[in-house]
Amino acid sequence: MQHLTAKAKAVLNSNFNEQQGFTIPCEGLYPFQWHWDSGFISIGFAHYDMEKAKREIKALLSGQWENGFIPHIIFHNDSDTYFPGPDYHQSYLHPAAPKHIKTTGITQPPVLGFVLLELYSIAEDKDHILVFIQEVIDKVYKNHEHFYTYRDPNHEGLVYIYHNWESGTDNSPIWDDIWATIDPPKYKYERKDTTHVDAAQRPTNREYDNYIHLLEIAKKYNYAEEKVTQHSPFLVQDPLFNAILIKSNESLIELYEKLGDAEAKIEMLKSWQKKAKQNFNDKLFNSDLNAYVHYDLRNDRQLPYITSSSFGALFAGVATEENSKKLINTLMQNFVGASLYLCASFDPESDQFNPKKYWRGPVWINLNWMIYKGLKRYGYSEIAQRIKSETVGFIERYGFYEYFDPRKNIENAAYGGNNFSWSAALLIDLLNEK
Ligand code: 9WN
Repeated sequence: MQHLTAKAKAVLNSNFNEQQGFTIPCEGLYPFQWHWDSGFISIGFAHYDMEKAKREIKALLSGQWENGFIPHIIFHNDSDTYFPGPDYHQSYLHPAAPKHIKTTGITQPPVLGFVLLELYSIAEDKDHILVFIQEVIDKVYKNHEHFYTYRDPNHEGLVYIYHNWESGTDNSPIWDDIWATIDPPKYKYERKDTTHVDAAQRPTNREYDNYIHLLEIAKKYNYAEEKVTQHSPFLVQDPLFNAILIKSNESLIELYEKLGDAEAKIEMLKSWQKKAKQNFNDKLFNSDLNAYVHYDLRNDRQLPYITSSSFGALFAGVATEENSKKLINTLMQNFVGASLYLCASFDPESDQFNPKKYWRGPVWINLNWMIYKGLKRYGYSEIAQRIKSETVGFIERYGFYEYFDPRKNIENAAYGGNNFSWSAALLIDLLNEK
């Protein structure tokens, strides 16, 4: 296993941009700094190079907007291997966007809170890492404040996303129900992703029209959050996004308690948590499916599908005892029962399950890592060990790919980009658990 850790470090080191202090997710396919990727990457670095772990977070925060918003991509560099790139997004349209650097105007799951706590747990020199945490923690708090101010119009403690790219699970069949409510123009653009990866493993062109359409709407309103709330056809309360926010709230509380002198912030975080936990269970649990699902706020309906995002509730500790038992049964029946490796990104029992295509079925290492932690948290150690060893197994057999086919005994089960950073980073964490 030491050999595998060494290979993982080599992947991370070669994707690290020494001059600008951030790591690309994957050469060619993703040539900039991505938000939730960087969080996971930083956890990997923390095991062997804390300076890089800190630089990664600082580089991400250098793209934070004045109002607390943290974008999904920070364009520290130029590259013409990705669409849509820096010139398309035009973050300058919003007055709070930084002047010194280009970013996108959409976000990604807010991992930074729990990442800071992971860094604290991994660090040998606790005092030293606390100095760094003190330096950045208020920026992360401000980011959460931004969510509850602008992304929770009904004051439910549940925030919405307005773009599928904000979910991180880009072409999940979940979004098909939203796409059915809109009919975007056929835009003219040149996709780059399908020059790096087999098109059969990526979203379709029509799906890309939807993605661009949502960005066009946001740009039309200069990324003003209030306008997006009024006009975007895509307003979804995503169970993974919210679980990550809740987990990060919890981590910020723990860290502020260690740092001291932050009572007002701790109180605010606790009040967000209280409302969020209540409504997460009341609104997002689907009792027919026995799983947490997405809620389409624009059309006021649950989107009744089981995805790997459904299990984020375990990671966040937000599932009630009763719901957690039902959720585990669902995992055992639909995912384990289908004789697949864990954990398919979409319900294997559904007709829309596609084991080869991106977020419509393949296994992703970051989701497996969160589900592993969640299963342990709720005391399901046997199934937790299984997901851990299957995760390591994928990488051992095929290398550090972006996603994997959950079916057993198929010849080539590795898809997407190779030498993918978070696959390497989280493998390091799994193999060097404290
Ligand atoms: C859009 C970088 C990102 C991940 C996402 C993954 C993919 C981008 C794309 O790559 O999304 O953000 O162009 O497909 O879906 O989770 O953060 O690795």
